[in-house]
Parts: sequence; structure tokens; C-alpha cells
Amino acid sequence: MANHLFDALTGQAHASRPFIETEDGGIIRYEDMLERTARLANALVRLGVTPGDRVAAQVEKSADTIMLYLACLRAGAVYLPLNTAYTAAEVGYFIDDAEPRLFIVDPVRTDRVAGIAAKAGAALVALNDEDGGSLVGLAAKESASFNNAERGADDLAALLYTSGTTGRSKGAMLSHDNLSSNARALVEAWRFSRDDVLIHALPLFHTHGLFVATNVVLTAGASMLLQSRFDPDRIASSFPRATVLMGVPTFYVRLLQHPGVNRESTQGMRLFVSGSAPLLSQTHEAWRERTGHAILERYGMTETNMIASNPYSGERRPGTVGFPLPGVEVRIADPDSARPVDQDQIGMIEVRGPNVFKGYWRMPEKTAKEFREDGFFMTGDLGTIDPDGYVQIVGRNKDLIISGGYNIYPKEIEQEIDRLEGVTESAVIGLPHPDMGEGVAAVVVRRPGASIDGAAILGTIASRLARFKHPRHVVFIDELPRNTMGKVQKNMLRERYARLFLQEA
Ligand code: MCA
Ligand code: AMP
Repeated sequence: MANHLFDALTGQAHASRPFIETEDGGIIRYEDMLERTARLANALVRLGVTPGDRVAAQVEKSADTIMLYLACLRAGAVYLPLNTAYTAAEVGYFIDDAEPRLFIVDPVRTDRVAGIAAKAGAALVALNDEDGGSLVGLAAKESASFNNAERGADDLAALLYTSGTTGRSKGAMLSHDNLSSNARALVEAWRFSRDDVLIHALPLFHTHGLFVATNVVLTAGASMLLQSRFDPDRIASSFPRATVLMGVPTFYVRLLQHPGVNRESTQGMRLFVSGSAPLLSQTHEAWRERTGHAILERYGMTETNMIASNPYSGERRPGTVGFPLPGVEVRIADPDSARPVDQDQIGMIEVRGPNVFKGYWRMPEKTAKEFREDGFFMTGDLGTIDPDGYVQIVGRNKDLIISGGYNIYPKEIEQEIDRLEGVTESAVIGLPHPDMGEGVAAVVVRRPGASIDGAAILGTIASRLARFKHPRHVVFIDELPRNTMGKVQKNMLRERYARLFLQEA
């Protein structure tokens, strides 16, 4: 039966060509992928998954993870990937909210999340283990053919949670066409072909690694070198066999420290892409000097997939994210009045197109608040469009820290710190960090007479929040600076502590 996204992703597949090369040198060809995902989809159906059901997964990166995602599409399920760094407390919220039919985890996690799954009525299954009771074990006994669930353009393919600036995390509902239209636009914009070999070193639970990297490779019928994590040695030694690298800015900052990265080693590479966080112009220039390649910077968001990209041929302008992708409209509007601003003026970046999500899961009011009446989505990013049409992001209208490409919402951390005995209030801020772009710091006001220190604060939040969200500095202050409306002036704090991480370097 017609399955909008899976059909689009496999339209170019040539059975005998490689799709994935794993770290141990194993090759998964397109025909193997079709067989493995058919078996897995049969297993999902046997476990009770019906079209529209959510299937949540908190699993380490592996070829099985990619197979699971594709099997979910084939079975008509809505794939919900979760960061492997999330604590049980964080996972509990997502599982409660999404009510998945299945929750698939690594075997080591089953005990930790059994109660969470049971409470939400989700069956808990290990992805892969020794004893055959896992999803992969069950799939081995299933048929190698599967009749794909019928799915149309507007049916949901994935649910990705993005933390809210205030309050609860929101599940962004992404449809089959949101993902297929964006993958097609990127294949065209970046000239992907089946001869491409992508170095895939990004995590598989976010848009960048799951959709941009994986869907683009599939749509082009290309192949990838699947690497379980970012490892500069492995990447540098992969250059001679690859053509494209996609990464967050931290990848490039770290690769520049690697002696194996030079003109010679990268001469067979045709494209270096950066996104998810701002790439410093210095990094762009240093990379060009070292390798002769101009990094192509692009801009996206979980809710919108990719929005804009520097050109493949033509000037890749450092400090900009290029032009809107084909089929995507971008405008800059006054955040309050919604009126478009004059060229070169700063305003809110707003987006409309087939890439823009269907809304937040079970939050119609929140969804309505983020869209203009004419269907433009408000990104919360501030930017300009220059006379040549290049979009430039100049700041954020949302209280968000991006560290090494991961989004961190200060509110979530402040709430945890403010609950502590001995704390009056706190402000969590992002400060320039030489490796991660931004680093997390907490500015805390103690209750009079209290002696709580940084270690005590960090110790208490450790079990509640993923490690990458933990403040790496806690500073104490008598009171937080506020404006006349009583709002904490984080910009003043950011200025005051601007060198906190830089002076460590
Ligand atoms: C790891 N750590 C971090 C981060 N990553 N701390 C802050 N920010 C981070 N991003 C901490 C760990 O908790 C640990 O702390 C220590 O660093 C070492 O952990 P390890 O896992 O070894 O780190 P790493 O391998 O060096 O990872 C750094 C990384 C990784 C390679 C930059 O974070 C990464 O792959 N980031 C990519 C994220 C991504 O894919 N974003 C796309 C989102 P300790 O040692 O103290 O315990 S999608 C998106 O944004 C939109 C749609 C878009 O446009 O793409
Ligand atoms: P996420 O919510 O994880 O999808 O992150 C989306 C946010 O990442 C955007 O709203 C931007 O603030 C930021 N972002 C993505 N790409 C870039 C980029 N190339 N430059 C600056 N910020 C970016």
C-alpha cells in the first residue's frame, strides 16, 4: 500500500548498493534494509502496534536504531526518539504525555523505566539483547516481507519533544510530507546523488541526525559510514572514503585541533555542512584555510525541519544561513505587531511551507499561539535578510541555550534549583564556551543565613536532569538584576560573567 514517506525514502534504492557501513566494517545493503525493516515491522504489528500508535525509543545509536525508525514508518507508527542522556524523571514526562503503545529501550535501561512504561500502559521491549526476547530477536522469527501500512502526506511520522521556554515540553508533530518534502529539498540543494558517502556521527534522536542526515541519504539512494559517536580520529580517517560530513559547530572546532585534518586528507570530500547552532566566522575561516573547503551553514528547527541553507554553488557567506530552501517561505516580522520589517532590519524569523509541523501534541492552544493567522510559524529566532537575500540569525527571542548543538531551556533548570531549601531564586544563563559554543552557568541567590553551596545544588539536580544540562559553574550573588517591570535582566548577567568559560581555556 502507498506509504508516503517510506516510498519517498526508498524510491531511489538500488537493492545491491550499500546503505550503511557500520564501525566494524559490516555492510547493510538496501535489500538488507528492506528485509530487516519488514521483519521488524511484522514484529511491531505482532506486539499490537497499529497505524497512528506512538512507538517511543531510548536507545544507543546503531544500525538497529535506523532500522527501527524505518520499521515504524512501514507499520504506520509515529516514531518518538528520546535522548539517551535523559534521566528517568525526564523520560517519565514524555511517556506519560505521548502514551506510546511500545517503549523500546536498551536492555540496561529496562529496570530503570519499567514503572514509567507500566504507568502509561506502554509495553516495554528491549531493542536488542542476547536472549531473543527483544524486538530484534522477535523480528528474526518474522517474515521478510511486509505490506506497508497505508499512510498519506498528512499522517504523522514522528513526534519530537522540544522543551518549552515556560512550562512543559511540547511534542512537535511531524507528518510524512513534512519530512519527505524537506529531504527532497535538501537532496536538490546539496546535490546529493547515489555516489555520496556521508560520515554520520550525529545522534539519532534529533532532527539533524535522524532526518537531515538519514533521510537525505535514503532519498538519494546514497550510503553512510555510521559512527556511534563523534570521534575526531575516526572522522579524520574516514575522509578518504567519504564525500560529505554533517555536523554541529563543535565538530568543526574539535576537528580543527586534529593534525589529520588538512587539504590532502579532505580532497575527496565535496561538502561540509554545519547547523543546529551558530558557526563562528572564525571557525569558517580557519576551516577554509586549513582544508580549502567552505563549510556550508544551514538553519533549521525541530518544528520546521530545515529552513534555509547557504548555496551549493555560489558564495557561502560566513555568519549567515543563506537562502530559504526551495518551497519554503521566510519573512522577518515585528514580533509584536507581526508587520514585516524593512530590509536589513531585525525582526522575528517566520516560516511557512510544507516543512512546517502540524502542531504540538495535544496542545492546540500552544500551537495556535505560535502561528500567525496567515500560517507563518514564529521561530523565536531574531534575524535579518540582507539585500542579497542571505538570512542572518542575530539572536533569540526565546530563553534558550544551545550547547554543542543540544537545546537547553534555562527555565527547566531554574525550577529545579529554586525548589531547593536554602535558595531564594536563580537565573540560568548561556555563556560563550570555546568548545560547546555556549556553556551553562547558574547564578543563585541564597536564602538569608543559608549556606548551600554549588556542589549541593548540583548533587541534588543530578538525578533529575540530563548531564548535558547541568550548570558547569554556579555563582552566588546577593540579588538578581531586574528591570522596572521586575524581569530578571539576563543580558546583564551574561555580560558580567562573559569570560567564565573562556578564562578556563
Ligand atoms: C556532551 N556533554 C555535553 C554535551 N555533549 N555538555 C553540554 N552540551 C553538550 N552538547 C557532556 C557530557 O554530559 C559529559 O559530561 C561530557 O560532555 C562528555 O560526554 P561525551 O558524550 O563524551 O561528549 P562528546 O562525545 O564530546 O559530545 C559532544 C558532542 C555531542 C559531539 C558535541 O554533544 C553531540 O553530538 N552534539 C550534537 C547534538 C545534535 O545532534 N544536535 C542537533 C539537534 P561529564 O564528563 O561532565 O559527565 S537538532 C537541531 O538543533 C535543529 C533541528 C537543527 O537545526 O539541526
Ligand atoms: P531545535 O529546537 O533543537 O530544533 O533547535 C532549533 C534552534 O536551533 C533554532 O531555533 C535556532 O535558534 C538554532 N539553530 C539551528 N541552526 C542554526 C544555525 N545555523 N545558526 C544559528 N542557530 C541555529
